[in-house]
Amino acid sequence: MGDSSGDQNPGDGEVPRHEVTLDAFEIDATTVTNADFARFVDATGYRTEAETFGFSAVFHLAVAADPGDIMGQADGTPWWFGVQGADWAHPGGPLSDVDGLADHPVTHVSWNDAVAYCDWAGRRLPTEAEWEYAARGGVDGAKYPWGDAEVNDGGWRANIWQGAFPRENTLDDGWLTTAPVRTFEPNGFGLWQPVGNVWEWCQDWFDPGWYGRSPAASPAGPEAGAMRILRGGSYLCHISYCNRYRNSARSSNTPDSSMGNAGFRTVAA
Ligand SMILES: [Ca+2]
Ligand SMILES: [Ca+2]
Ligand SMILES: [Cu+2]
Repeated sequence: MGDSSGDQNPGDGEVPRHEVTLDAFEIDATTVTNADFARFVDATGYRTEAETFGFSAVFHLAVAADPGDIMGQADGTPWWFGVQGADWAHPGGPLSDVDGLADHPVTHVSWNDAVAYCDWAGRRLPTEAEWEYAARGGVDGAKYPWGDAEVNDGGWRANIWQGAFPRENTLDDGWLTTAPVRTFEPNGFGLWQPVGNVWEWCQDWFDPGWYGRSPAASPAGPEAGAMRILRGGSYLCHISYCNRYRNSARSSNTPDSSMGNAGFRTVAA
């Protein structure tokens, strides 16, 4: 585990590189889709945290809401708007829906929502060690799930941002926001889009110093924390400001946060 290409971001804790052993596990080939999540909601009546709080974070070019529902921009990341009525079934806000997006990743789900889905499905979230092992697809020590070729070598291999972020997206890879979960090519283990498309919640708490003291056998993260791990980057990643569409890249957010570029995949419990 860890950064082997020197691309780590200070503060993310991608180093030191270290060897990890894991028990065998079975992980989803794709992130959970809107169709999957609709089955969960239909069966249980579950309300996501975005619905309970009444808003979620939407990328500015994806907003589909009346001006009165737009709450304002996030400090330091002005391309994010808090939008009232944005939730998994209304990813741009009240004037949007998921018609035609059944095979796209569910978004606007918090870590707590993801765990609720897993509990219903008899699954669990991957640990970040499991996620990284699976993302690597059997290619040891590489930057990306396909190896070290650049992300646009021979055509785009992941859904990230092209153009001048955050205003202009040339859509060179075909997608402004989410792409269907089976887009591009799967990695050597059959995982689709571990990098790019949507960030993926993992089980662990985040601690940037964790790799310096984590156990070698089946690490499951620190005992406590404030933020949960997210892995893999999203359709908003761009080399100019966020190169986290890499196997070893780490991010985090509070367990009740939701946004239009994060989802999850599950592991057999
Ligand atoms: Ca894209
Ligand atoms: Ca992903
Ligand atoms: Cu990014």
